[in-house]
Amino acid sequence: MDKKQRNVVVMGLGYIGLPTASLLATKGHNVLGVDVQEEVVNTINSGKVHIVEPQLDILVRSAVNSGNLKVSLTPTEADVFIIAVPTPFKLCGDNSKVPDITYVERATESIAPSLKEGDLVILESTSPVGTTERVYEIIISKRPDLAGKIYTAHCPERVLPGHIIRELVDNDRIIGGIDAASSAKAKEFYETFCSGNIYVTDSRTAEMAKLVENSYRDVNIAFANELSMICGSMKISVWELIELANRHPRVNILQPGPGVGGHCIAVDPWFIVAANSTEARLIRTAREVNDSKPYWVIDKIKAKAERFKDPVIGCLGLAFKAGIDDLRESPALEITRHLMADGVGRVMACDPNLNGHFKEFPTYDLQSVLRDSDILVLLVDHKEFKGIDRELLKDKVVIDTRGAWR
Ligand code: SAJ
Repeated sequence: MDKKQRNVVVMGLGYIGLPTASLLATKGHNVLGVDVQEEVVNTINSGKVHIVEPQLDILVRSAVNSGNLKVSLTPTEADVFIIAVPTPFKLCGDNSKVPDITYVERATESIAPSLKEGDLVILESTSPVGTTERVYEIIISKRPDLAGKIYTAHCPERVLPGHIIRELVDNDRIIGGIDAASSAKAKEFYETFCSGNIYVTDSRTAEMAKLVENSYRDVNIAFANELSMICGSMKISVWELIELANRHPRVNILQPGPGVGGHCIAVDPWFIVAANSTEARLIRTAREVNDSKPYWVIDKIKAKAERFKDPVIGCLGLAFKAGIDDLRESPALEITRHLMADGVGRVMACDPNLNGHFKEFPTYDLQSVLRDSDILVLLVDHKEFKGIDRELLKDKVVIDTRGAWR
């Protein structure tokens, strides 16, 4: 047996856990993936996937066929335990958003009985500062016999949906142990499957680093979104403006859009705000700017719709960004829902990535939307929309929130 091979349990088989479990299995580790949803377990056990992500189906199939990836509803004994469960926020009475680490706590409780001396517990979920220490406390409260005898570290995932498989291997990683021995043990494990550099710190800094990466992107996108709203009333194309400003060697403004979605950038900055609401003014404002952008787009659509007696509005895209099927916090979905609820004409939505598994309201094929719409709103720059023959747009009122049809 290869001396680097480990028995690994991965808790949570979502956008991060499933690719990670599959990659580890194809690298020769003996992996048990655990999920609380029976449907997910059955799907993966049959070599299929429940998520749209390029190449994930191939990776999962080869992991299952190799015999190194098994999936179950409950964990067993192992050498390494990876926790990759969701960390959403919850709304408090005063409308503030605070992190909800219940899933991490539950996953930790459920692995506690299987742990033994020398095991390594890794928290990959994006988490508020102090969560890795909390994981250790929970384990020790259930298993006092393991005090000082297990290793615990945070290793935040950093992969970009749409590029997960490549980035899992290539990205640099940050590892923060609750002590130096935990960091060293986790680093040794990540070196068995990561080709990027591995940087070691303490768990609190690692937790904050992940929150900061996503907040940095959120602030930059908020700047772009604010510019787009300013330019909207100034007869200036924000796309051209940003392209030109970015020619400066020290300027790199991101792209405006209909708002910021996904389960990361739209969520994680709130964890910093919750920890220090007095100081985190810029981070909070960026969130508010990005959260307000869909409503600015809705107002723009409503203003155009007034020209028509019975407007037909084609909403192109529902996912939170191009090339994926993920609807979490999607501004495109929010805009479409609002148009429908407000009765702004007939709304025809279309998203080629949803392939019939979306049931909330009817969707249409692209051809029908292009044929029947008076107003076309480009909400997601999926390749199918970017490639639309511009001749088909010439008699339509066009609202391009992504700058893809310039
Ligand atoms: N967006 C814009 N303009 C841009 C870039 C993005 O409006 O210029 C929008 C997108 O359309 C989308 C949202 O922002 O609605 C987020 O998309 P994204 O591609 O910026 O990021 P995510 O949420 O898919 O993944 C991010 C990544 N974080 C960073 O790039 C700092 C990824 O590396 C993280 O692993 C991931 O969050 C995560 O899981 O935390």
